Amino acid sequence: MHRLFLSALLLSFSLLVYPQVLINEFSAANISGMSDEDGDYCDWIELYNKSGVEVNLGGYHLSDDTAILRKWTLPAISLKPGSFLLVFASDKDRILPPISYQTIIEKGEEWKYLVPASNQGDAWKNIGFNDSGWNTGTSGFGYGDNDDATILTNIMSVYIRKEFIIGSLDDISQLVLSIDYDDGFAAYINGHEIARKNLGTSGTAIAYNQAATGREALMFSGGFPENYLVSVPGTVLVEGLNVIAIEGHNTGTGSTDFSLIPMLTLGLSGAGYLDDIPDYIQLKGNKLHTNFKISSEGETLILSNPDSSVIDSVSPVQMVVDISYGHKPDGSGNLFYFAIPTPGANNVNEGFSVLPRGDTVQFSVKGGYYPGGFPPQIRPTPSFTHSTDQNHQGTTSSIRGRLQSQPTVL
Ligand SMILES: [Ca+2]
Ligand SMILES: [Ca+2]
Ligand SMILES: [Ca+2]
Repeated sequence: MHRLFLSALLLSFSLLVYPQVLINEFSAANISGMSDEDGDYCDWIELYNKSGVEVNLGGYHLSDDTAILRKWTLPAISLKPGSFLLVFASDKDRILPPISYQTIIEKGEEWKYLVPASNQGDAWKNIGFNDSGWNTGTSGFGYGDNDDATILTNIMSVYIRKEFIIGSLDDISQLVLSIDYDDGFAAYINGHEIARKNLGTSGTAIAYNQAATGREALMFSGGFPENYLVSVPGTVLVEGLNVIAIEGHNTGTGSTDFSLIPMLTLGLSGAGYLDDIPDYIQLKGNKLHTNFKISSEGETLILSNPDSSVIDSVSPVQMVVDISYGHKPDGSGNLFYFAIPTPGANNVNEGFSVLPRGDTVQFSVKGGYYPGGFPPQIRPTPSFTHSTDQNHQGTTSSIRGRLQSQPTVL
């Protein structure tokens, strides 16, 4: 009985001391650091998987109230070993995927293409079609407007196709075709029509020489491509080899221009979180947002698992603007202030053990989300010193120490 109790005690102790996922860094007064998908500067919490196994965070909770552990519940997101998940503490309460985008086909990539002289049937839209007789060229395709890498003068239409690999469908929650075109197009993935514009009715056959209704391309004049979303990617994508096929059509061979510039982007629901898309595609993931903000005057942050067992907590510390507080090295027992925060990335910047009290008293506005912007006149300039006689492990409710002029270099 005694041994059983001891084992249980050791188990709970080990869970507390060695959580798989922990609050690795947070900012309670972010006013000019990293903005969210709305362009707002809100507080943020960085979670980190320090274990060697993937952890699904579905049903985990974040809270700033020890009496309400289930204040905000994380969606089913898999956090790979050694990876981060960033959650904005904004009071906006958002959990909808995708939380990040990755472009897998950019502008200027190589495609196979054919300028058809007769109807080609549907085989070219599918995997397994032999396109060895087609030409190879980089996008865009067409003439006029100086936006074409592969010049095809006075064409009525062009068919293009490109194969790509999808290793796993697990984290893919959206598929986005971004396309700039003049004048019309229809796009297919593995034979499924995913988008069509200015070219008859969706799902109906399109003759090789069918005229499109007029439309001007936009990217060459500083505009952006249109985005077409497939919200259930599993209906068109398969794991392994896939093919995207697009037909672009002109209003007529006498038209002054033709453009076809397609890009393909995946919306992801899992972590790593950071968008990887070129500037010319305008997409922003639906970042995760809690239903609470963090007070810069100090507030306990709690991470609990689906059983409502606390697996990590950070005791209140006072914060000033645009600094963060967290573990260095990542996931270790050492807690520091960071003058240069690293939301969503390793805590490798210089850490400081003490926040000078002079700064905290200047800062009298509660940390959080300021849609209208933070009043700049009361913004203090953070400066850092350290204490050699105290070992701060995040357990003190305020920070005091003997101030010295030299920062701790870690
Ligand atoms: Ca045209
Ligand atoms: Ca063009
Ligand atoms: Ca970090």
